[in-house]
Amino acid sequence: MGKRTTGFSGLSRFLQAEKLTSDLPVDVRNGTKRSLDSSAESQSSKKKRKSDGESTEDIGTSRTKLVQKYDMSGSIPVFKTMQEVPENLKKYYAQRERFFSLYSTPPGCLLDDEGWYSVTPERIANQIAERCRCDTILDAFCGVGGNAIAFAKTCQRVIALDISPTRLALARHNAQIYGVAQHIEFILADYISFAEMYLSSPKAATSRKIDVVFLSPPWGGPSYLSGSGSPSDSNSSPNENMPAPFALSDIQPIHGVDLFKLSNRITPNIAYYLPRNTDLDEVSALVKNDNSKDDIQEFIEVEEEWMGRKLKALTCYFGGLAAGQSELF
Ligand code: MGP
Repeated sequence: MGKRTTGFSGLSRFLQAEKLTSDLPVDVRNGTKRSLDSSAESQSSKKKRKSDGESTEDIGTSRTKLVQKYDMSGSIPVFKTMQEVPENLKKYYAQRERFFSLYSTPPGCLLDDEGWYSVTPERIANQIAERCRCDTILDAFCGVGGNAIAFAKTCQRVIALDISPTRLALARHNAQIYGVAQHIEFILADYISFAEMYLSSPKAATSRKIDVVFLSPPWGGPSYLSGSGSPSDSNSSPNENMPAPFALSDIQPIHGVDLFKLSNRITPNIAYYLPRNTDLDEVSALVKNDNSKDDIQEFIEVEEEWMGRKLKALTCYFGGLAAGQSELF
């Protein structure tokens, strides 16, 4: 596999899940930078894969004819020039082609306000999708579809949920532009109810097994960088360049810990997209290892998502998604 030159790098470190008996919950196992290719390669041995016959490029370039009824053009304002963009969205609009490289491809990608500030930039979405290769992935909060589009290139089946009918429609519109809408099952649903229903139906759990859950929930709006009033007791030294820590209690629609626990009942393989200022002690505590048992110590892989010199977010990989833990998949 050739080396990619994306101007974006993934920096991974490993958290040892909090041991019940340990007072040192965070164990940096590997703080070195590694190329995107190495992570993709490490995943290539994973059992559940999309067949190699259908490469990323195959899908991305083989556009299907747009289904007119799913074309949402005209349903929300589309900005033609920076002057038309409201002040609070200008910095996002300036990044539009980072969010969707096909932003301007007719009929043009569409984002509502929440979509503008929470969509995952395409290169990051592609990197996460590479790491999440599997048969069936559930994108629990698909928003305007940035991640679901990327998953459609690496997973056999993508179930994309959103509670907003508008955003779900925009996600399908955008997926059409990428020619992948037919690979995604768009479901208008609240993830919490969906998960509870799925878990209470043994038939669903066996006939529609979900291999990976991707969580990119609302972080409480663009002000997430101002941190939380009540972060967990953190021993990490404050870094002048880092904003105040973000606490998982600020995740919506439920506490980020409960969101993880609920998802963990569906599958151990979870990718959790979190703010760059997330309190990592809290992340570490999500998986408890009991030292009294001889069980494998589970690690959480934290991938820093950089674009150029800018750290955009963290993706935390759990279970078989964390490098070196494919046996948990
Ligand atoms: P940002 O910090 O608001 O933007 O979000 P940016 O351009 O880095 O602004 P700056 O002022 O810090 O330079 C960075 C990234 O975080 C976005 O591109 C989104 O992918 C993600 N993101 C931001 N928010 C507010 C959310 C959110 O509420 N939920 C999710 N899932 N992702 C978000």
